Amino acid sequence: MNSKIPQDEFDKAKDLLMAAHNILIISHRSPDADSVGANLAMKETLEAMGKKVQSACADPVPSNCVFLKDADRYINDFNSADYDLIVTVDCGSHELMKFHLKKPELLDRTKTTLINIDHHPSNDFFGNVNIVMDQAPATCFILYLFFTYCGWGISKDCATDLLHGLYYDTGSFMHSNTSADTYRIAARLKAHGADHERCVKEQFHTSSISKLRLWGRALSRVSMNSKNAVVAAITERDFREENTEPEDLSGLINYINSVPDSRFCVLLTEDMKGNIKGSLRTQNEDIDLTQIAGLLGGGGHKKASGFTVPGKLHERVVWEVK
Ligand SMILES: [Mn+2]
Repeated sequence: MNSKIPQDEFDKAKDLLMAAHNILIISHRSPDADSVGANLAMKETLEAMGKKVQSACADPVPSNCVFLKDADRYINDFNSADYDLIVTVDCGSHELMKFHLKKPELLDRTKTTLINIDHHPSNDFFGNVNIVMDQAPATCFILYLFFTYCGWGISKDCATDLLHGLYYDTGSFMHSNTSADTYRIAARLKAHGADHERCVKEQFHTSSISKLRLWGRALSRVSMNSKNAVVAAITERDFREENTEPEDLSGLINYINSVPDSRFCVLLTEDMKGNIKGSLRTQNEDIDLTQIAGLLGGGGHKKASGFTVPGKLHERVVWEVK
């Protein structure tokens, strides 16, 4: 392995986890396969050590994660006082917990003890212990390193959880965040019994008719603007008419991010709550999308960023005489 391990943080997190009895693990709002996989992998591993563990998320688990063991046992509310340790996984900033709005004690480092495990450069180190490895392709990748560092066994279910997240955040090893260690860890997870076929099926080979039709709407609108950015859009009406939800767009951006000579691409979606969500991707080495997303109050990674702004989408048809 070439990945550099933050030993101090790993040691501190291990000590806290070993000493805790009731542990709450929080996935970020609008959770994805990395955040759910990491959460359930941690739960599985700590339960095997005799701990009481509860998974929590402000929003429901996405359909591509429902097959994971205990994905149906998430709670969407809790009493912080019931837990002696809280772990957040894949939360790129404290805001992504969402629970802090009603539970300010989550941000009070004297009232709750929190381990923050994440791989986003935007992370604001809101925990008592912060394992933030921004070179890691996924939080599940960090957890593999952490569990093996601690000498904790990796069960078959834990291996599937971790591989699911690793697959998702690397776009099945197609994104530039895929390193030699990504493949090494994937190989070891497979050797631990990870159900790789199921991960692939749930993430890439499962589409409802309505989802395919929604993608068709977005793809039929793809265009390149004067700045060589490829733009596609989906309105709230599209979601409604095709009986779909924002999570049905997961994966679509990879198709939009495939146009030769484009600088970057943007998928704009209305989120049903009066906001426009922008997802940005690029294949271009010279572009840092965190700067573009940052102009609109967003963030993320250099080649994959996003933002949310209030507003509605309007289609503009331009006619000109030549
Ligand atoms: Mn992630």
